[in-house]
Amino acid sequence: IKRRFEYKLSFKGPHLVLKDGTVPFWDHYGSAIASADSIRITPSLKSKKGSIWGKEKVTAEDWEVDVKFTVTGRGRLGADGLAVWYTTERGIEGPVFGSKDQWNGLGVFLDSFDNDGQHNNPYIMAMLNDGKQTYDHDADGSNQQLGGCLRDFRNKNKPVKIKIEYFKKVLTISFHSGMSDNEEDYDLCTRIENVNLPPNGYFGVSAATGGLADDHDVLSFSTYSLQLQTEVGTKMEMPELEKEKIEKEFQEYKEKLEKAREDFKKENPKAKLDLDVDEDKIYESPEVRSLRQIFEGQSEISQFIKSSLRKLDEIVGRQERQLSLLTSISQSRQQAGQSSSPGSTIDKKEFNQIVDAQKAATEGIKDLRQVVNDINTKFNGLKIPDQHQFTKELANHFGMMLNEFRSLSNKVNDISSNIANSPSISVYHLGFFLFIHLLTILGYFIYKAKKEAAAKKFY
Ligand SMILES: [Ca+2]
Ligand SMILES: [Ca+2]
Repeated sequence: IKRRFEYKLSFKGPHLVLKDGTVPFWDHYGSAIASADSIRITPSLKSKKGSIWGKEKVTAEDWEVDVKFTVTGRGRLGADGLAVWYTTERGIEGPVFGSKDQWNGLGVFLDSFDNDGQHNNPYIMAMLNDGKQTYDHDADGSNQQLGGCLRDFRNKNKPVKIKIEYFKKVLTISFHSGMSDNEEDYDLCTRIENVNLPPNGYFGVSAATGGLADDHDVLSFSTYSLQLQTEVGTKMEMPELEKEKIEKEFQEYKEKLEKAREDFKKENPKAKLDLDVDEDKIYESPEVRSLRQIFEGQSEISQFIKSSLRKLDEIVGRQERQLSLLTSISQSRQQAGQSSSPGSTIDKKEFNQIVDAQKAATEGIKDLRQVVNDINTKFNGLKIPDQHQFTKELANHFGMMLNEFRSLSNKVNDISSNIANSPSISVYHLGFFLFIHLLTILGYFIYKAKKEAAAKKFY
């Protein structure tokens, strides 16, 4: 299984919060307060409700979330508990651990208080709702749960963790008691098959207190999209539309070839005997094979572009975070009435933050540069069979494109060596996108040219 960290669906310290109190890509509601290394969903005061919700929809079909949290209170008993959500709506306060009842999607409850007096709390349970059921608070939802387990998650020396995995319709919930130093020391809480969650939900965490009260703190929320390794190849292929188009053209061409072959046979009945002996070799094979090779080359290029774009997306996101950090720092400095010249006083912590941001930006550039280099290698390795098949005009066009690409490539290298002085890499992005565009056009162009050449050869 391939796990990919989804930074837009995650948060974690030590720089969890921006200067203005917001958490990048997340919104918090009610009593929730974000600090640098955790989010206090509720304080240990009576009748509080709070929550934090991701802004982005979850696009992955299969995913895993790891939530690190603490529930602490002075009493032997605490209330109410914490809930981790995957639902189609977000940010609505309500009676179910601080969030809306009759939700559509999944709720995983860390239920501290034993409402039904069965001596079975603290309890962890999963409940699915289609938007119509009302949570049976008085019975701790015991008749509504998909599955669950008895685990004491309150007042531990170290933070505890819950892992929720949704993979191929199987929901698995595991618990880390915080007793072990091994980060992966989870034990299975419950596993449920054939769970159908609605697509494109939001992640959220909510909590509530009642007559009794605990501090409910979330230290981190890490989301990973999951993919079977064998699926990665097929899923990375070119967009469906483009694929269909090329496949259709391929079919059309094949049919045309068939027809031409039949015509040729009719017009040259004498040649018939010879042709039947080796007809595949003479007609179909070379053209169809080379066409297929180009077709495969296309999908290879497309795969590469897609993975590059994903990489770029990651870097842009990281850059966004760093930029908002820098902005908030410079704003707070201006508010404090200090001169904004670089030589002015700036406290050590802020200075370190800037340095960190710069480091991250530089790392990003390095990654991106590697990607460009990889594409370059790939591009050079791309075989363009039988150069002479290109007409002079086509060859010129091709050479022009190649030059453009080279100058772009140089520009990219120049910028990346200067980047240490500037936190913005937008020029770089522009160049990169231009390059990708060029490569796509070129790939298709080669395919066309080859096709024409093949057709010419036949007639
Ligand atoms: Ca309860
Ligand atoms: Ca109970």
